[in-house]
Amino acid sequence: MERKRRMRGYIVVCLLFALLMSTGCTSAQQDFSSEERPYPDENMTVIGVSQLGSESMWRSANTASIQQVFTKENGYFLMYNNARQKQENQIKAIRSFISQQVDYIIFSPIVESGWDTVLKEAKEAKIPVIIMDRNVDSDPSLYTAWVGSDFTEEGRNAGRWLEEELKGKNFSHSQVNIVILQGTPGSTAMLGRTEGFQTVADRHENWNILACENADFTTAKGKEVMSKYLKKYSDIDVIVSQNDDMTIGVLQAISEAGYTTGTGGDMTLISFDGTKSALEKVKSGLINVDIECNPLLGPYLEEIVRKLENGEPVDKINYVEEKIFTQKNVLSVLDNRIY
Ligand code: GZL
Repeated sequence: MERKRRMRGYIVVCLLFALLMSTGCTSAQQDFSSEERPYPDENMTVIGVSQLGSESMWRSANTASIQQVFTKENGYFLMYNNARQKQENQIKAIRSFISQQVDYIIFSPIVESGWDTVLKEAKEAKIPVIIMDRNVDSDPSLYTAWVGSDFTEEGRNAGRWLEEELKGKNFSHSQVNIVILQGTPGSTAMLGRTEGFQTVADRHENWNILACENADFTTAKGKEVMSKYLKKYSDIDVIVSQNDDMTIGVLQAISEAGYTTGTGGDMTLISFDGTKSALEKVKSGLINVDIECNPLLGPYLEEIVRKLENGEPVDKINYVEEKIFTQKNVLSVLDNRIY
């Protein structure tokens, strides 16, 4: 690692400025004044991070948690790239990190497939890759570790909550009409949440999934798809929205159509992520349940890097802690919620 660091100084200076000039959305996280050197000290650990975008409140909290741990004070030089929802930008950024010989590459893959080649390039360059949040369908030998959520369990949690909710509403026999708004096609979060919920739904022949369409994890698309559902179906009982940003769009569409959601509403509303603004709506009763998806992966990632730096073994798969929020327990977390 020392040899690499010695060599890296010159390479980084040239490539860093080339990269900053070329994409405009990559930043060397260290804002250095004129008297500081524009590249990492030999004793700094250089981390190249490719973030998939900034599409949601969840994503912003995830990015912040990374920038708060990989700091100069903690001995890191962070090179951060925002791929703006494009896989090709992530692959470009990873290749740039490889050519700059960073010490570690961390990225959240926007979709699961299409990573084999660039992961093989990183492996050949002997740069450990840590995957966060979503995952890849590449062979696990091509990356060192993954840290994130059990998305399938999140989907099952949503289904199990609905089972209990319907028992209480005496729905056990009459038909339950459900619409689903999915996140980015091919993303681990979308695939897992869909599969997990379906596993539970398959246990109930009276659960009728009317529609399951992509709303891309954004508020605008969520409103557009929910408006379409409302025009097409007059008897929706349950809405499953695979993230809070889409849920905000869902609420806008439903309100404009003159309906209500949540406890005592016309429709039951299930959301995912557990962001503060959505938990406020759980507290007020607009959202029935919010399945948490923990974005604060920074500390978990920094612990993995620290272990690798010390030559310690790390687990390949690392799940983060998550909860389920309803009006019964949301007050216990709302005041301290940082995202
Ligand atoms: C989940 C993450 C998803 C969130 C969305 O880990 O990948 O992407 O649920 C975000 O809010 O856009």
